[in-house]
Amino acid sequence: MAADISGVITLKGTPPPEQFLPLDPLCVKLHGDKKPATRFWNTGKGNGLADVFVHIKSGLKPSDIPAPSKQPVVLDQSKCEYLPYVVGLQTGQTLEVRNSDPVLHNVHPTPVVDGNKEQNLAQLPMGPAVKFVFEKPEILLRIKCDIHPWMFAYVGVVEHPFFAVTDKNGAFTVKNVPPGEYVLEIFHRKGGKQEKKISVGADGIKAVDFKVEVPK
Ligand SMILES: [Cu+2]
Repeated sequence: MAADISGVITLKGTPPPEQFLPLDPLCVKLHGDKKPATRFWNTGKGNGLADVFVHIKSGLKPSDIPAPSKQPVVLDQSKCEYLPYVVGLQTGQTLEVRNSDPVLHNVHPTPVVDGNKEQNLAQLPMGPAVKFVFEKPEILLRIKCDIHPWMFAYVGVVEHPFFAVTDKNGAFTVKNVPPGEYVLEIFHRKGGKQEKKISVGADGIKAVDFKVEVPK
């Protein structure tokens, strides 16, 4: 049986209003009547908080950690926004950035951890995917677009595959975790980090819930 860690992260408090993105005319056209906004505090059912990066911070033995998956983690550029906004990635795993837009983008990871490489790659409209690999853990590593100053995505890079990002209702599942004692950490860009000690048995552990407060 898979030992999964699952829970729900909810938001406490009222976040400041989101701001409309200052789109240029080409990107406005892709949106029609819709006016996209920042995604600082995305909440869903029951005030569940989306886009929280969840990972095992400590407790894993080296023998518990498999080689990075050959499957890339995919980020798309759609209507001049990165989708998803937050993803997780194992060190050594490929991050594949696609361009589904009929416009030029410029993909620019801006890591701050030594050993992770800053790169800056122009990407033609609907052009081939560009690929990145990061060697060091970094939470969260920022990706920006140099052509569209409102475009950002964030990548939680860790040394193992035991991570998740909360869905639109704040739910997460970290899959196939070896039984053991761990510290589980959550990180939200605006709401900061928290951790919990957990004990994962052969059946996993459920209801590892957190509340993130809007900073005062
Ligand atoms: Cu762009």
